[in-house]
Formats: sequence, C-alpha cells, structure tokens
Amino acid sequence: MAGGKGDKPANANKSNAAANPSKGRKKETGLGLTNTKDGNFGEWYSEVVTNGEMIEYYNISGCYILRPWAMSIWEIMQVNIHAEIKKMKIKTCYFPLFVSNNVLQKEKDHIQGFAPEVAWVTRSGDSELEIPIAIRPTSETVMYPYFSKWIRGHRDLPLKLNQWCNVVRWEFSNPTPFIRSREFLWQEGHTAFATKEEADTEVVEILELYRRLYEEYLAVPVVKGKKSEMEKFAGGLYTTSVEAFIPHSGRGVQGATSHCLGQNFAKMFEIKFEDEKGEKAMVWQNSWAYSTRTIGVMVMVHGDDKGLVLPPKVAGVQVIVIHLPYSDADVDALVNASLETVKALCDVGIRAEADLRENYKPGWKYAHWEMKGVPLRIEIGPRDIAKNQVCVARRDNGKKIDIPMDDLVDKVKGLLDDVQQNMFEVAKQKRDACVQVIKTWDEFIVALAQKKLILAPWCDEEEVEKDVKTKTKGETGAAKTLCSPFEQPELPKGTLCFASGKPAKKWTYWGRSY
Ligand code: 87F
Repeated sequence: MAGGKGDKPANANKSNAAANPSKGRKKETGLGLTNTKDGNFGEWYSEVVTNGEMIEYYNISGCYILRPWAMSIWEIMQVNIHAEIKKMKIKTCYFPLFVSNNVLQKEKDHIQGFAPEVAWVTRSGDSELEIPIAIRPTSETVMYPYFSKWIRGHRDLPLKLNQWCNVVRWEFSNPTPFIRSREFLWQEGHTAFATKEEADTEVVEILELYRRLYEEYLAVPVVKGKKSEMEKFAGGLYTTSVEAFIPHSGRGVQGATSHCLGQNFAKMFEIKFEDEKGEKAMVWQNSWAYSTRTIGVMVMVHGDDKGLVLPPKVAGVQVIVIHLPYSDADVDALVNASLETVKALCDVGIRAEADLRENYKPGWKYAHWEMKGVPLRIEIGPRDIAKNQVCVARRDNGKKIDIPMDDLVDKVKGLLDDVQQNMFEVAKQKRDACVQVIKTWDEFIVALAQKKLILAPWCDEEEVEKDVKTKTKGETGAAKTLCSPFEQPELPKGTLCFASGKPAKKWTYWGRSY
C-alpha cells in the first residue's frame, strides 16, 4: 500500500502546497501552516516537520522518512559528538542488527518489562525460521558476550566503544516523529572499567557532553540530574539524564541518558579480568545514548507559526540569499551579486546558498525558507547593489538590517552568533517561566493542571512515586519524576515531602512527559 496513510494526523498538511490549496494558506505564497503552536500544538508539530521538509509520513505506523533537511542536522550533530568522544579515546565499532533469543534472554530480569517492544524476524521467504531472531532495541546483549571474550586482564581495560546505528522498539503509544518512533538513529556508547570511580567519572563527563550539545548547539536548556529508582534503566545501577521541557505541551522530555550499569551485566555475561594482584574481578560498565529524538525537542522548543526555527550551529543552510528581480532590474547583476555573496560566506565556512529559481517569486521564497527555519535571509535588490550593501533578515526575531558588502563576513558571523545566543536565552526564559516550586499536594495538583515543570521536595520513596502516578492518571498521562537535579537548591531542615508528608530527602522535578 505505497503512499498509505501511516499514522499521519487527520488534517496534517501535504508539504506540496498545490495538494492542499485551501484552508489557512497565505494567499500570496500558497505556503503557511493551518495550525498554530498555541492553538493545536500536536497538529502544529506534525505540520511543521512535514512542511519544513524534515520528515515524510510512511505507510508503517511509527516509522518516518528522514529527509535531507533532517539528516543535515543529524550529520552536524554526529560530527560534533564524534569529535568529542574521539577525544575521550572511545573507539568506533559496529555490531549486527540481529540478536539471538538466547542472548536476549540473558537479560531477562529487566527485559521482561520491555519484551512487548521487541520486534522479531520469524520467516525468510516462505519458510519459518527455526529460531526467531530479534532486532536490537539496544545493544547491551549484543555486545557484552564479546566484552567477556575480549577482556582478560587489567591491560585490556578500559574498553570504550561507540556505535552509530538504528534501533527498533515496537512502541504502541502515540507515535510522534523524532520523539517517539519505532525505528530511530542514535549513538550508543558502551564502556568497561576496572573501578567504579572511573565509571562514575565517565557518566558525568558524557552527561556534560550531552548538556553542551543541547544548550550550545540545539539552543535548548536542559537540567542535568539523576533518575529515580522507578525511572532509571532497570538493568543498571543508576541513570543520569538531561531533561528538557516543552512549554507548549507542558511536558518534560528525557533528552539523553548516561547510565552507570554497575556490575550487573558483568555478572550476567561474566565480564571478568585479572587485576594487578592476579585476582579475578568484575568490570564496571556504563552505557549512554543520544538519538534523533533531540531533533524533535529542538523543533518543539523553537518552532513558531511560520515553521521551523533552526539554531545556526545545526542548520544545514545558515544563510539563504534571495535576489529581487523587479521588472526593470538587471537580473544578471543580481544573480552575480548573489553568487558573490554566497562565495564570500562559504569561503569562511558559513553554510550559505542562493535560491536563484526563476519560477518562484521572492515572496514565495521568503515563506519557503522561513518554513525551513533558515537563520538568516539575505535580500539583494537593485538598490542594494547600487549602495553596495545587502539586507539581512533574522528568522528568530524577524529584525532586518542593511550591511555594507565590505563588512559582510564579519557582520554575518556576528549575527549568526547572536541568533544562536538569543534563541537559547529566549528558550531558557520560557522554560524558567514554567518552573513552579511547590511544597504541598494541593499546590502540586494546581501546578500540574497549569502544565508546569514542578520542583518539589520529595522523600525519594518508590511507593510514593507510584502513588503520585496513580492519583494523577488521566487522559493526558500521569505525572512522574523527571530527575533530581545535580544542582540542588537548599532544602531547609524539617522540609516535608509534598506527597507523603515524610521528611523530604531532595528536590525533584515532576511533570507529565513524552
Ligand atoms: C526496549 C526493548 C528492549 C530501553 C528497551 O538507554 C530493551 C530495552 O533495554 C532496553 N528500551 N531499554 C533500555 C536501554 C538502556 C541503554 N542502552 C544503551 C540506554 C543507552 C544506550
């Protein structure tokens, strides 16, 4: 059923303007979104990622085509992550996509909860496989039998591997492009150390890398913290995460995770080494991942009613040059000025392109590149050429300024930095405005109804978290802990847990989440 409906929302737009010429479209351009970010956030998101040419819906539910515009962002992130983890002496590897049932079951204690999400290959052609083969939902069980084989003595440690790959989790709840898809791309790091101290150190180093990627590249503010016992990876010792927040939906979103696995997997897979004294010891392990989910978080945080808004550092095109061929203009001169501008910018490493298509009007091009979120638009008209200048429009705040051609490179560089910085600051202000510190259950319920990111004193007991989940269950999902921030505000003596009334042990972020 090629071109089937997949799980596209009922009134999601076609990216081709001609296919849906009616409702809510700007008359002049034929572009535009039919939903607003405030009006219907879910539909808005779906339209933005399709009309912005990031994804195309596919005829298998929960699976999406990542178009070049999305992949250009992913590639930029990959280059950065790769460079950073190379500095940490982590080596690249690639393990197979398939896992045998035997090996998968080794992990059965905690795999049980995940079992419904594991996809299986049961047939080749017309014949049933003798033993079905699973598709990796994550690669602990794929890799660790070989860790056991490759690690013999302390000289084999640390073993630090990373792979870039796809994973499949057959999710059943509401699929959302990038945020919850059945197949996604990620890097997964898997490391083994002789001591817990080394493992602990790496957990926070990786988490700090993830924070920087979010805040300095995606311009999305995050909180670093530790997951509760209930929310941690059940196979590990403890889980740390960076948590983002989407003000428009009032939901937290786990941005990326860095787990200390302790010695749990070492025991399961017998990953032992001989230490300096000749004694046998178990390794300490970590695993950590950063996925294409990050792109969805970035779109949700920055996008507006004109479409995507991309932070300059991750935009595949940072500057789009559009010439304005008014009726009596010297078109050749405009084209040449556009190409010269692009060349000057590209020569210093700025990702610039000119849209010289003759079959689209400038107004259409403006709307098109706004939809795609390009950070800066340079307009070149006959008057600009006469004055040896260009006009630059910012995507983030719509401001326009003229810049002399002689200052082009420096001014554009400065503007890109400014857009990046401003996007982060605006996002942080909006996130901070959603944070609500509460002390009591009544305050909690009010804040939850107001879609706040709730910071509450908590007794850190699993039973209490379960209880909160049960009591807040509703159509929009239950509230749960997001993380206990590493940066803890002062907790005055005698502070009580908002939910149980027992002595509070820490401040924890709570909310609904993706
Ligand atoms: C779904 C099906 C089967 C998550 C699953 O977070 C197993 C799993 O183990 C599963 N969903 N997980 C936890 C993944 C833990 C961990 N793996 C390496 C990470 C980071 C990278």
